Amino acid sequence: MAARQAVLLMAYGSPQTLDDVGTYFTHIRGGRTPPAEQIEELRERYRRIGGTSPLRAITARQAEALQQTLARQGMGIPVYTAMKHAPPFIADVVGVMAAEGIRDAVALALAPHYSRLSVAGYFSAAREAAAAHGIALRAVESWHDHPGFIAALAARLRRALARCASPEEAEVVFTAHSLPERIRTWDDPYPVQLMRTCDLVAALATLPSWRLAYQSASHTGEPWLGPDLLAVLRALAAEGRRQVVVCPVGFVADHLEVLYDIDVEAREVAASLGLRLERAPSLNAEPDFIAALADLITRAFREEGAR
Ligand code: FEC
Repeated sequence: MAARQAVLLMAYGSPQTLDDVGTYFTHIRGGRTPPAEQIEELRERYRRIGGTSPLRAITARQAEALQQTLARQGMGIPVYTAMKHAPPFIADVVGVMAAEGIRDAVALALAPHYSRLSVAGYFSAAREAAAAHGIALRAVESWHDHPGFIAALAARLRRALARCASPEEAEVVFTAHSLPERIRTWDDPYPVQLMRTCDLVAALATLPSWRLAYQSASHTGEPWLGPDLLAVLRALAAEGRRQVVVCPVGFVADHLEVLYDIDVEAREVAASLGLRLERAPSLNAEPDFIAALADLITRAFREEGAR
């Protein structure tokens, strides 16, 4: 009999309530509790987006839609969700999968660009738990150039451009989460993969010009990748631009970094500079994006052997 198969869909995770923000932030910091004022400042950002992030609910919807799409393609297997920084944690979910008889799984992190400081963490947790429980695990580690993902982003970008009064005058700024600059010293693929995504989306959307900006850098006392989104907005205003379209290619769902860092913070800065800001809508659980995920999963199952 074939080994029972499943998908493990991994997302960043978010605090369930404002009371969980301290524990969550401590987990992000690798177990070191941040100063109380930093925790309060983060809590305030969650308050500004309504008290909680929709990330958990959207991840569940993505998993459900993926399971249905795979079933329609003749692959009736369960899709489990697990989080990197909040319950249900990756190791615990892999334990549940083993207890439910899963022996063969494909794991995918809902983060399209690989970095040793981001995506690698999802897979080290998944691989360690899978090995301990005797599950053969295949990994979809980077999918920044998947044609379905690129087409889904280009479609969202076109929607945002269509909302601009004069789309031809709008400057497009692609964004992704920043990371400490030291990743460049070990040839991390993150910046190169990001640039590739931007090039492909820009070509598909036939953009005459565009920029890449990093967003959401933390205050950790070391330099982070730039230019920062807010600095790019200031530069655009100084060049006399009046309309900007922000397209967050590094994220696939609405969550704090989109709903606060772009929709609140960047929008406030843009308004103060006389710049109109439109944001490309997130991919969330929409069918075109889910079809791309299903393609990545079915291809991984077809590949020989487990990695
Ligand atoms: O909606 C939510 O509740 C969660 C939104 C969320 C996503 C996300 C994605 C990424 N992060 C990445 C890297 C880092 C690094 C640090 C870091 C810190 C935070 C903090 C919050 C947070 N991140 Fe995040 N990230 C999200 C939320 N992130 C909150 C802590 C407060 C702050 O610093 O703003 C710094 C760690 C440290 O302090 O030592 C590095 C990367 C991604 C995109 C890939 C992925 O989704 O995994 C890279 C969503």
